Amino acid sequence: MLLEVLQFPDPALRVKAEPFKPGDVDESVRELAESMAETMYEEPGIGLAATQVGVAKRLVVMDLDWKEDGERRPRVLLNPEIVEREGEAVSEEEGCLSVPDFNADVERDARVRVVARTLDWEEVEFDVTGLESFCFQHEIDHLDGVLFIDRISRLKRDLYVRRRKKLLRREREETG
Ligand code: GNR
Ligand code: NI
Repeated sequence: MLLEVLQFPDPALRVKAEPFKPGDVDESVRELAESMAETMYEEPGIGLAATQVGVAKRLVVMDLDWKEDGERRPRVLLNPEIVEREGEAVSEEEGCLSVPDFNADVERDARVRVVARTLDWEEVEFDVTGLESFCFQHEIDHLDGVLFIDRISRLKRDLYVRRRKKLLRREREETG
């Protein structure tokens, strides 16, 4: 099932998500993960956090390898957590499905080690750099109610926020 991706400034994007406990993973969680993956491919995006579909649970889906019409192998992760970070890097032209019509360079950790659980509650670990590392940091930020625009200069953020609010105001006026 396709889900609606919430967009800035929806207050649900600011909610800190709750972790899963052992035994929490039931059919509804599996269905949510499947719907989130379907939504991610449809948009398309390389990752999606449950926060973005209005569910305050620590669940993300990711796929950096997918190409249009290619095989879908989504990575589904519960309680992803950065346990080690190293170095500095800038993600170029980072974007977000919840922050429409905007891209910016974001200062990120260069390399992160992430620990998470699968749907079968197996512990998995990733040691990543580059886009994959930026994607992990971006999705884990979502679970904490943080957006990439929180990590850019105030000037750039304010310009975006003003443009976005103007657009929403105009849309509201048009639809009455
Ligand atoms: O599709 C996405 N691209 C992206 C590019 C650079 C750094 C992070 C991302 S994640 C984003 C999809 C999204 O909004 N996930 O929350
Ligand atoms: Ni995002």
